[in-house]
Amino acid sequence: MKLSSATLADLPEGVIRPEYPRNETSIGMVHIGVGGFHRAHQAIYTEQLLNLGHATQWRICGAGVRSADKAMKDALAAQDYLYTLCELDESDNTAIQIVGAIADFLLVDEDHQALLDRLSSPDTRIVSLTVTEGGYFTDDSSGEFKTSDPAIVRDLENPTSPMTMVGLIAEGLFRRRAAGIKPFTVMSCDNLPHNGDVARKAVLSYAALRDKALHDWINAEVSFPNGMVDRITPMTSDQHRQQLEARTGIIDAWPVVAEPFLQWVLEDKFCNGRPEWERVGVQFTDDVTPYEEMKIGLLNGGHLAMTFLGTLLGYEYAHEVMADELLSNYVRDYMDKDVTPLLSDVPGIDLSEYKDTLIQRFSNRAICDQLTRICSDAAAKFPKFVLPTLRGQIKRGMPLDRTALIIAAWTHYLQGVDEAGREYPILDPQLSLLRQTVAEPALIVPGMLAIEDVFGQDLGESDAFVSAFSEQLLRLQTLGVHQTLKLLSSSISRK
Ligand code: CS2
Repeated sequence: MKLSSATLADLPEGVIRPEYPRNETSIGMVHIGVGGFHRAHQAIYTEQLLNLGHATQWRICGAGVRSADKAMKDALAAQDYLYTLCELDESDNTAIQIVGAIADFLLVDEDHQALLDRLSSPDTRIVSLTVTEGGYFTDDSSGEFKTSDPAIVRDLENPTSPMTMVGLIAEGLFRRRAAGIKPFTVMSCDNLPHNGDVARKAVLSYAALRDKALHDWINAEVSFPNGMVDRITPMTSDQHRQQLEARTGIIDAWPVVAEPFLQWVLEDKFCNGRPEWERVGVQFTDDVTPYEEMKIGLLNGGHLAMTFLGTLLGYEYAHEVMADELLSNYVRDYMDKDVTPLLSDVPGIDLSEYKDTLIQRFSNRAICDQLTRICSDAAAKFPKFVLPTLRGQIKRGMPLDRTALIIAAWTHYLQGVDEAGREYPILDPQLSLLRQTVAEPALIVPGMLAIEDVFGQDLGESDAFVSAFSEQLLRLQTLGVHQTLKLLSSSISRK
Protein backbone atom coordinates (compact mmCIF):
# COMPACT_ATOMS: atom_id res chain seq x y z
CA MET A 1 0.00 0.00 0.00
CA LYS A 2 1.64 3.21 -1.17
CA LEU A 3 1.62 5.86 1.51
CA SER A 4 -0.52 8.93 0.69
CA SER A 5 -3.46 10.91 2.09
CA ALA A 6 -5.78 8.56 0.23
CA THR A 7 -4.40 5.42 1.89
CA LEU A 8 -4.05 6.84 5.42
CA ALA A 9 -7.37 5.42 6.57
CA ASP A 10 -6.50 1.92 5.35
CA LEU A 11 -3.25 1.48 7.25
CA PRO A 12 -3.07 -1.46 9.64
CA GLU A 13 -4.12 -1.03 13.22
CA GLY A 14 -1.35 -0.01 15.57
CA VAL A 15 0.20 2.42 13.12
CA ILE A 16 0.12 5.89 14.66
CA ARG A 17 -1.15 8.50 12.21
CA PRO A 18 -1.94 12.23 12.16
CA GLU A 19 -4.90 12.85 14.40
CA TYR A 20 -5.51 16.40 13.25
CA PRO A 21 -7.26 17.73 10.16
CA ARG A 22 -4.29 18.64 8.00
CA ASN A 23 -6.37 20.97 5.83
CA GLU A 24 -7.14 23.13 8.86
CA THR A 25 -3.51 23.91 9.59
CA SER A 26 -1.00 26.32 8.10
CA ILE A 27 2.76 26.59 7.62
CA GLY A 28 4.77 28.56 10.19
CA MET A 29 8.29 27.20 9.73
CA VAL A 30 10.65 26.77 6.82
CA HIS A 31 13.25 24.09 7.41
CA ILE A 32 16.40 24.11 5.30
CA GLY A 33 18.03 20.67 5.01
CA VAL A 34 15.33 18.01 5.30
CA GLY A 35 17.16 14.76 5.94
CA GLY A 36 16.56 11.89 8.30
CA PHE A 37 17.50 13.87 11.39
CA HIS A 38 15.01 16.70 10.90
CA ARG A 39 12.27 14.22 10.12
CA ALA A 40 13.06 12.18 13.25
CA HIS A 41 13.49 15.16 15.60
CA GLN A 42 12.03 18.66 15.13
CA ALA A 43 9.25 17.37 12.87
CA ILE A 44 8.36 14.70 15.45
CA TYR A 45 8.15 17.15 18.35
CA THR A 46 5.93 19.32 16.14
CA GLU A 47 3.84 16.32 15.08
CA GLN A 48 3.30 15.39 18.73
CA LEU A 49 1.97 18.89 19.38
CA LEU A 50 -0.28 18.74 16.32
CA ASN A 51 -1.63 15.41 17.53
CA LEU A 52 -2.51 17.10 20.84
CA GLY A 53 -4.43 19.80 18.98
CA HIS A 54 -1.73 22.50 19.24
CA ALA A 55 0.69 24.14 16.81
CA THR A 56 -1.88 24.29 14.04
CA GLN A 57 -0.09 27.30 12.54
CA TRP A 58 3.32 25.76 12.72
CA ARG A 59 3.53 23.08 10.08
CA ILE A 60 6.76 22.89 8.17
CA CYS A 61 7.76 23.76 4.63
CA GLY A 62 10.93 21.88 3.70
CA ALA A 63 13.54 23.74 1.70
CA GLY A 64 16.45 22.31 -0.27
CA VAL A 65 19.62 24.16 -1.22
CA ARG A 66 21.60 21.16 -2.54
CA SER A 67 20.94 19.23 -5.72
CA ALA A 68 20.69 16.07 -3.57
CA ASP A 69 17.54 17.47 -1.92
CA LYS A 70 15.50 16.91 -5.07
CA ALA A 71 15.26 13.18 -4.40
CA MET A 72 13.78 13.84 -0.94
CA LYS A 73 11.33 16.41 -2.28
CA ASP A 74 10.17 14.10 -5.06
CA ALA A 75 9.77 11.16 -2.68
CA LEU A 76 7.75 13.19 -0.18
CA ALA A 77 5.68 15.14 -2.73
CA ALA A 78 4.54 11.86 -4.31
CA GLN A 79 3.07 10.79 -0.94
CA ASP A 80 1.49 14.13 0.01
CA TYR A 81 4.54 14.90 2.22
CA LEU A 82 3.61 12.07 4.57
CA TYR A 83 6.36 9.74 5.73
CA THR A 84 6.88 6.94 8.21
CA LEU A 85 9.00 7.04 11.34
CA CYS A 86 10.14 3.59 12.52
CA GLU A 87 11.36 3.71 16.08
CA LEU A 88 13.41 0.62 16.81
CA ASP A 89 14.51 -0.52 20.23
CA GLU A 90 16.87 -3.24 21.38
CA SER A 91 14.13 -5.76 22.02
CA ASP A 92 12.83 -5.35 18.50
CA ASN A 93 9.74 -3.42 19.50
CA THR A 94 8.91 -1.19 16.62
CA ALA A 95 6.70 1.87 16.91
CA ILE A 96 5.47 2.95 13.52
CA GLN A 97 4.17 6.44 13.04
CA ILE A 98 2.96 8.25 9.95
CA VAL A 99 4.01 11.87 10.23
CA GLY A 100 2.17 14.80 8.68
CA ALA A 101 4.12 17.76 10.09
CA ILE A 102 5.71 18.61 6.74
CA ALA A 103 3.21 20.36 4.48
CA ASP A 104 5.25 21.45 1.47
CA PHE A 105 8.77 21.31 0.04
CA LEU A 106 10.53 23.89 -2.13
CA LEU A 107 13.87 23.64 -3.89
CA VAL A 108 16.01 26.71 -4.34
CA ASP A 109 16.66 26.02 -8.02
CA GLU A 110 13.25 24.71 -9.08
CA ASP A 111 10.94 26.78 -6.88
CA HIS A 112 13.05 29.87 -6.41
CA GLN A 113 10.31 32.49 -6.35
CA ALA A 114 7.97 30.39 -4.23
CA LEU A 115 10.73 29.83 -1.70
CA LEU A 116 11.55 33.52 -1.43
CA ASP A 117 7.82 34.28 -1.09
CA ARG A 118 7.57 31.71 1.67
CA LEU A 119 10.56 33.22 3.49
CA SER A 120 9.05 36.69 3.31
CA SER A 121 5.51 35.66 4.23
CA PRO A 122 4.32 36.95 7.63
CA ASP A 123 3.14 33.37 8.33
CA THR A 124 6.74 32.13 8.38
CA ARG A 125 7.98 32.83 11.88
CA ILE A 126 10.87 30.39 12.25
CA VAL A 127 13.50 29.32 9.75
CA SER A 128 15.26 26.24 11.06
CA LEU A 129 18.39 24.55 9.82
CA THR A 130 20.10 21.20 9.60
CA VAL A 131 22.74 21.95 7.03
CA THR A 132 25.47 19.78 8.64
CA GLU A 133 28.47 20.78 10.70
CA GLY A 134 30.27 22.07 7.61
CA GLY A 135 27.29 23.99 6.20
CA TYR A 136 27.78 27.38 7.88
CA PHE A 137 30.56 28.78 5.68
CA THR A 138 32.63 29.22 8.80
CA ASP A 139 36.36 28.75 9.14
CA ASP A 140 36.73 26.36 12.05
CA SER A 141 40.11 27.58 13.14
CA SER A 142 39.27 31.29 13.25
CA GLY A 143 35.48 31.17 13.63
CA GLU A 144 35.27 33.69 10.77
CA PHE A 145 32.73 33.65 7.95
CA LYS A 146 34.23 32.45 4.66
CA THR A 147 33.55 35.51 2.50
CA SER A 148 35.56 34.11 -0.38
CA ASP A 149 33.63 30.85 -0.68
CA PRO A 150 32.51 30.78 -4.34
CA ALA A 151 28.87 30.16 -3.40
CA ILE A 152 28.91 33.22 -1.10
CA VAL A 153 30.66 35.37 -3.70
CA ARG A 154 27.97 34.33 -6.18
CA ASP A 155 25.15 35.21 -3.80
CA LEU A 156 26.65 38.57 -2.91
CA GLU A 157 26.80 39.36 -6.63
CA ASN A 158 23.14 38.30 -7.03
CA PRO A 159 21.65 39.05 -3.62
CA THR A 160 18.02 39.03 -4.76
CA SER A 161 18.30 35.53 -6.24
CA PRO A 162 20.40 33.71 -3.64
CA MET A 163 21.20 30.00 -3.73
CA THR A 164 22.83 29.43 -0.32
CA MET A 165 21.23 29.04 3.08
CA VAL A 166 22.82 32.30 4.24
CA GLY A 167 21.85 34.22 1.11
CA LEU A 168 18.25 32.99 1.35
CA ILE A 169 17.89 33.96 4.98
CA ALA A 170 19.35 37.40 4.30
CA GLU A 171 17.09 38.00 1.29
CA GLY A 172 14.03 36.80 3.21
CA LEU A 173 14.87 39.20 6.03
CA PHE A 174 15.65 42.00 3.55
CA ARG A 175 12.18 41.67 2.01
CA ARG A 176 10.48 41.49 5.38
CA ARG A 177 12.21 44.61 6.58
CA ALA A 178 11.27 46.47 3.38
CA ALA A 179 7.64 45.39 3.79
CA GLY A 180 7.48 46.17 7.50
CA ILE A 181 7.03 42.50 8.46
CA LYS A 182 8.48 41.13 11.69
CA PRO A 183 11.56 38.96 11.16
CA PHE A 184 11.62 35.21 11.70
CA THR A 185 13.79 33.42 14.27
CA VAL A 186 16.74 31.51 12.80
CA MET A 187 17.00 28.22 14.68
CA SER A 188 19.98 25.96 14.04
CA CYS A 189 19.54 22.26 14.79
CA ASP A 190 23.06 21.15 13.85
CA ASN A 191 25.61 19.58 16.19
CA LEU A 192 27.79 22.61 16.64
CA PRO A 193 28.88 24.13 19.90
CA HIS A 194 26.78 27.33 20.14
CA ASN A 195 24.98 26.55 16.91
CA GLY A 196 22.79 29.66 17.18
CA ASP A 197 25.82 31.91 17.61
CA VAL A 198 27.49 30.29 14.59
CA ALA A 199 24.35 30.83 12.47
CA ARG A 200 24.13 34.40 13.71
CA LYS A 201 27.72 35.15 12.86
CA ALA A 202 27.29 33.75 9.34
CA VAL A 203 24.07 35.64 8.61
CA LEU A 204 25.35 38.91 10.10
CA SER A 205 28.68 38.69 8.27
CA TYR A 206 26.90 38.10 4.98
CA ALA A 207 24.39 40.90 5.65
CA ALA A 208 27.18 43.35 6.49
CA LEU A 209 28.66 42.76 3.05
CA ARG A 210 25.29 43.15 1.44
CA ASP A 211 23.70 46.14 3.17
CA LYS A 212 24.67 47.85 6.41
CA ALA A 213 21.11 48.77 7.33
CA LEU A 214 20.02 45.14 6.91
CA HIS A 215 22.91 44.03 9.11
CA ASP A 216 21.92 46.47 11.84
CA TRP A 217 18.27 45.42 11.69
CA ILE A 218 19.14 41.73 11.95
CA ASN A 219 21.54 42.49 14.77
CA ALA A 220 18.80 44.25 16.70
CA GLU A 221 15.71 42.22 15.81
CA VAL A 222 16.48 38.62 14.87
CA SER A 223 17.02 35.90 17.43
CA PHE A 224 19.24 32.86 16.93
CA PRO A 225 18.64 30.46 19.85
CA ASN A 226 21.33 27.93 20.69
CA GLY A 227 20.12 24.37 21.02
CA MET A 228 21.30 20.86 21.83
CA VAL A 229 19.63 18.26 19.64
CA ASP A 230 19.86 14.51 20.00
CA ARG A 231 18.53 11.41 18.29
CA ILE A 232 20.57 8.75 16.55
CA THR A 233 19.13 8.51 13.05
CA PRO A 234 20.82 6.07 10.66
CA MET A 235 20.67 6.55 6.92
CA THR A 236 17.54 4.92 5.54
CA SER A 237 18.56 1.75 3.71
CA ASP A 238 16.63 -0.49 1.33
CA GLN A 239 16.59 -3.03 4.11
CA HIS A 240 14.76 -0.50 6.31
CA ARG A 241 12.21 0.09 3.52
CA GLN A 242 11.67 -3.63 3.07
CA GLN A 243 11.32 -4.23 6.83
CA LEU A 244 8.60 -1.60 6.95
CA GLU A 245 6.74 -3.13 4.04
CA ALA A 246 7.07 -6.65 5.44
CA ARG A 247 5.73 -5.59 8.84
CA THR A 248 2.91 -3.30 7.78
CA GLY A 249 2.38 -3.45 4.03
CA ILE A 250 3.32 0.25 3.83
CA ILE A 251 5.33 1.27 0.79
CA ASP A 252 7.12 4.48 1.69
CA ALA A 253 9.73 5.84 -0.74
CA TRP A 254 11.74 7.36 2.12
CA PRO A 255 10.84 6.33 5.65
CA VAL A 256 13.05 7.38 8.53
CA VAL A 257 14.46 5.02 11.12
CA ALA A 258 15.53 6.17 14.58
CA GLU A 259 16.24 5.03 18.11
CA PRO A 260 13.52 5.68 20.72
CA PHE A 261 15.70 8.25 22.56
CA LEU A 262 14.87 11.87 21.79
CA GLN A 263 16.20 15.06 23.40
CA TRP A 264 16.14 18.78 22.68
CA VAL A 265 17.39 21.51 25.00
CA LEU A 266 16.76 24.95 23.62
CA GLU A 267 17.23 28.58 24.56
CA ASP A 268 13.93 30.37 24.76
CA LYS A 269 14.85 33.22 22.43
CA PHE A 270 12.26 33.51 19.68
CA CYS A 271 11.63 36.93 18.18
CA ASN A 272 8.36 35.96 16.50
CA GLY A 273 6.71 33.25 18.61
CA ARG A 274 7.25 29.49 18.67
CA PRO A 275 5.33 26.22 19.04
CA GLU A 276 4.73 25.18 22.64
CA TRP A 277 7.30 22.42 22.36
CA GLU A 278 7.67 22.29 26.15
CA ARG A 279 4.34 20.41 26.16
CA VAL A 280 6.04 17.50 24.42
CA GLY A 281 9.31 17.33 26.33
CA VAL A 282 11.57 20.05 24.94
CA GLN A 283 13.57 21.57 27.75
CA PHE A 284 13.90 25.36 27.61
CA THR A 285 16.83 26.95 29.37
CA ASP A 286 18.74 30.24 29.53
CA ASP A 287 22.06 28.61 28.89
CA VAL A 288 22.43 25.56 26.75
CA THR A 289 26.26 25.47 26.99
CA PRO A 290 26.65 22.66 29.56
CA TYR A 291 24.16 20.45 27.71
CA GLU A 292 25.77 20.91 24.32
CA GLU A 293 29.29 20.39 25.68
CA MET A 294 28.14 17.19 27.31
CA LYS A 295 26.31 15.89 24.27
CA ILE A 296 28.80 16.87 21.61
CA GLY A 297 31.83 15.83 23.66
CA LEU A 298 30.47 12.50 24.88
CA LEU A 299 28.07 11.34 22.17
CA ASN A 300 29.47 12.82 18.98
CA GLY A 301 33.05 12.56 20.26
CA GLY A 302 32.36 8.98 21.41
CA HIS A 303 31.04 8.18 17.95
CA LEU A 304 34.26 9.38 16.36
CA ALA A 305 36.24 7.38 18.91
CA MET A 306 34.59 4.17 17.75
CA THR A 307 33.93 4.68 14.08
CA PHE A 308 37.37 4.76 12.42
CA LEU A 309 38.80 1.98 14.57
CA GLY A 310 35.65 -0.05 13.91
CA THR A 311 35.89 0.49 10.17
CA LEU A 312 39.55 -0.52 10.17
CA LEU A 313 38.51 -3.77 11.83
CA GLY A 314 35.96 -4.40 9.10
CA TYR A 315 32.82 -3.65 11.10
CA GLU A 316 29.87 -2.05 9.38
CA TYR A 317 27.57 -0.98 12.21
CA ALA A 318 27.93 0.80 15.56
CA HIS A 319 26.48 -2.10 17.55
CA GLU A 320 29.15 -4.45 16.14
CA VAL A 321 31.86 -2.13 17.42
CA MET A 322 30.23 -2.02 20.84
CA ALA A 323 30.19 -5.81 21.00
CA ASP A 324 33.99 -5.78 20.69
CA GLU A 325 35.09 -5.42 24.30
CA LEU A 326 38.42 -3.76 23.65
CA LEU A 327 36.67 -1.11 21.60
CA SER A 328 33.72 -0.53 23.90
CA ASN A 329 36.10 -0.20 26.88
CA TYR A 330 38.14 2.31 24.92
CA VAL A 331 35.05 4.37 24.07
CA ARG A 332 33.89 4.35 27.68
CA ASP A 333 37.39 5.24 28.93
CA TYR A 334 37.51 8.12 26.48
CA MET A 335 34.18 9.38 27.82
CA ASP A 336 35.13 8.92 31.47
CA LYS A 337 38.77 9.91 31.55
CA ASP A 338 39.15 12.39 28.72
CA VAL A 339 35.85 14.18 28.13
CA THR A 340 34.17 14.11 31.55
CA PRO A 341 36.92 15.87 33.56
CA LEU A 342 36.51 18.87 31.26
CA LEU A 343 32.73 19.15 31.61
CA SER A 344 31.00 21.48 33.99
CA ASP A 345 27.97 20.42 36.01
CA VAL A 346 24.98 19.79 33.83
CA PRO A 347 21.78 20.79 35.65
CA GLY A 348 19.45 17.83 36.16
CA ILE A 349 21.80 15.27 34.61
CA ASP A 350 23.77 12.51 36.29
CA LEU A 351 26.74 12.14 33.96
CA SER A 352 27.51 8.56 34.77
CA GLU A 353 23.91 7.52 34.03
CA TYR A 354 24.03 9.61 30.88
CA LYS A 355 27.12 7.73 29.73
CA ASP A 356 25.54 4.35 30.58
CA THR A 357 22.65 5.34 28.35
CA LEU A 358 25.03 6.36 25.58
CA ILE A 359 26.71 2.98 25.64
CA GLN A 360 23.30 1.29 25.44
CA ARG A 361 22.22 3.58 22.62
CA PHE A 362 25.40 2.90 20.65
CA SER A 363 24.77 -0.81 21.16
CA ASN A 364 21.20 -0.74 19.74
CA ARG A 365 21.24 -3.60 17.23
CA ALA A 366 17.84 -2.86 15.81
CA ILE A 367 18.67 0.46 14.18
CA CYS A 368 21.80 -0.78 12.38
CA ASP A 369 23.53 2.60 12.52
CA GLN A 370 26.11 2.66 9.74
CA LEU A 371 29.75 3.47 10.48
CA THR A 372 29.93 4.98 6.99
CA ARG A 373 27.44 7.58 8.19
CA ILE A 374 29.34 8.31 11.40
CA CYS A 375 32.66 8.51 9.52
CA SER A 376 31.22 10.89 6.91
CA ASP A 377 32.28 14.55 6.80
CA ALA A 378 34.94 13.91 9.42
CA ALA A 379 37.02 16.95 8.46
CA ALA A 380 34.10 19.14 9.49
CA LYS A 381 33.24 17.05 12.57
CA PHE A 382 36.66 16.88 14.27
CA PRO A 383 36.90 20.59 15.08
CA LYS A 384 33.52 20.46 16.81
CA PHE A 385 33.38 16.97 18.34
CA VAL A 386 36.92 16.09 19.47
CA LEU A 387 39.38 18.97 19.17
CA PRO A 388 37.77 21.09 21.93
CA THR A 389 38.41 18.14 24.27
CA LEU A 390 41.99 17.81 23.01
CA ARG A 391 42.65 21.53 23.54
CA GLY A 392 41.24 21.35 27.07
CA GLN A 393 43.50 18.39 27.82
CA ILE A 394 46.61 20.07 26.45
CA LYS A 395 45.86 23.10 28.59
CA ARG A 396 45.57 20.99 31.72
CA GLY A 397 48.56 18.78 30.93
CA MET A 398 46.44 15.62 30.83
CA PRO A 399 47.61 12.42 29.05
CA LEU A 400 46.67 12.70 25.39
CA ASP A 401 47.03 9.13 24.10
CA ARG A 402 43.38 8.15 23.90
CA THR A 403 42.29 11.35 22.21
CA ALA A 404 45.31 11.26 19.90
CA LEU A 405 44.27 7.75 18.89
CA ILE A 406 40.95 9.08 17.51
CA ILE A 407 42.87 11.39 15.19
CA ALA A 408 45.40 8.69 14.34
CA ALA A 409 42.55 6.28 13.54
CA TRP A 410 40.93 8.82 11.20
CA THR A 411 44.29 9.41 9.53
CA HIS A 412 44.94 5.70 9.06
CA TYR A 413 41.37 5.15 7.87
CA LEU A 414 41.96 7.66 5.06
CA GLN A 415 44.04 4.96 3.33
CA GLY A 416 40.67 3.42 2.44
CA VAL A 417 41.50 -0.23 3.25
CA ASP A 418 40.61 -2.24 6.36
CA GLU A 419 42.81 -4.77 8.16
CA ALA A 420 41.53 -7.57 5.96
CA GLY A 421 42.46 -5.63 2.83
CA ARG A 422 38.88 -4.68 1.90
CA GLU A 423 38.16 -1.21 0.56
CA TYR A 424 35.40 0.96 2.02
CA PRO A 425 33.89 4.20 0.77
CA ILE A 426 34.88 7.49 2.40
CA LEU A 427 32.31 10.28 2.30
CA ASP A 428 33.94 13.66 2.78
CA PRO A 429 33.72 16.84 0.70
CA GLN A 430 37.44 17.33 1.47
CA LEU A 431 38.41 13.83 0.35
CA SER A 432 40.86 14.72 -2.40
CA LEU A 433 42.88 16.98 -0.10
CA LEU A 434 42.83 14.36 2.66
CA ARG A 435 43.88 11.56 0.33
CA GLN A 436 46.75 13.64 -1.01
CA THR A 437 47.84 14.40 2.53
CA VAL A 438 48.18 10.75 3.50
CA ALA A 439 49.76 9.67 0.21
CA GLU A 440 53.39 10.13 1.27
CA PRO A 441 54.06 7.94 4.36
CA ALA A 442 56.88 10.07 5.81
CA LEU A 443 54.83 13.26 5.65
CA ILE A 444 51.50 12.10 7.01
CA VAL A 445 51.71 13.61 10.50
CA PRO A 446 52.97 17.09 9.50
CA GLY A 447 50.69 17.02 6.45
CA MET A 448 47.57 16.34 8.51
CA LEU A 449 48.46 18.92 11.14
CA ALA A 450 49.04 21.51 8.42
CA ILE A 451 45.35 21.34 7.45
CA GLU A 452 44.62 24.53 9.30
CA ASP A 453 40.90 24.41 8.60
CA VAL A 454 40.72 21.34 10.80
CA PHE A 455 43.58 21.62 13.30
CA GLY A 456 44.12 25.38 13.51
CA GLN A 457 47.67 26.57 14.08
CA ASP A 458 47.99 25.59 17.70
CA LEU A 459 47.72 21.80 17.65
CA GLY A 460 50.75 21.26 15.44
CA GLU A 461 52.71 23.34 17.95
CA SER A 462 51.93 21.09 20.90
CA ASP A 463 54.90 18.70 21.21
CA ALA A 464 52.94 16.50 23.58
CA PHE A 465 50.14 16.09 21.06
CA VAL A 466 52.37 15.64 18.00
CA SER A 467 54.29 12.90 19.76
CA ALA A 468 51.13 11.12 21.03
CA PHE A 469 49.56 11.33 17.56
CA SER A 470 52.72 10.00 15.86
CA GLU A 471 53.02 7.15 18.33
CA GLN A 472 49.38 6.02 17.99
CA LEU A 473 49.53 6.24 14.21
CA LEU A 474 52.72 4.19 14.04
CA ARG A 475 51.15 1.54 16.26
CA LEU A 476 48.02 1.36 14.10
CA GLN A 477 50.15 1.06 10.97
CA THR A 478 52.43 -1.61 12.35
CA LEU A 479 50.42 -3.48 15.00
CA GLY A 480 46.78 -3.00 14.05
CA VAL A 481 43.79 -1.83 16.05
CA HIS A 482 43.47 -4.49 18.74
CA GLN A 483 47.15 -4.49 19.64
CA THR A 484 47.18 -0.68 19.75
CA LEU A 485 44.22 -0.70 22.12
CA LYS A 486 45.88 -3.28 24.37
CA LEU A 487 49.08 -1.26 24.56
CA LEU A 488 47.08 1.88 25.20
CA SER A 489 45.22 0.46 28.17
CA SER A 490 48.37 -1.03 29.68
CA SER A 491 50.53 2.07 29.18
CA ILE A 492 47.85 4.39 30.54
CA SER A 493 47.18 2.24 33.58
CA ARG A 494 50.92 2.31 34.36
CA LYS A 495 50.98 6.11 34.30
C1 CS2 B 1 26.84 11.36 14.67
C2 CS2 B 1 25.55 12.13 14.83
O1 CS2 B 1 27.13 12.07 12.45
C3 CS2 B 1 27.68 11.82 13.51
O2 CS2 B 1 28.89 11.87 13.65
O3 CS2 B 1 27.59 11.44 15.84
O4 CS2 B 1 24.82 12.18 13.65
C4 CS2 B 1 24.70 11.56 15.97
O5 CS2 B 1 24.14 10.33 15.61
C5 CS2 B 1 23.62 12.53 16.37
O6 CS2 B 1 24.19 13.76 16.69
C6 CS2 B 1 22.81 11.98 17.52
O7 CS2 B 1 22.08 12.99 18.09
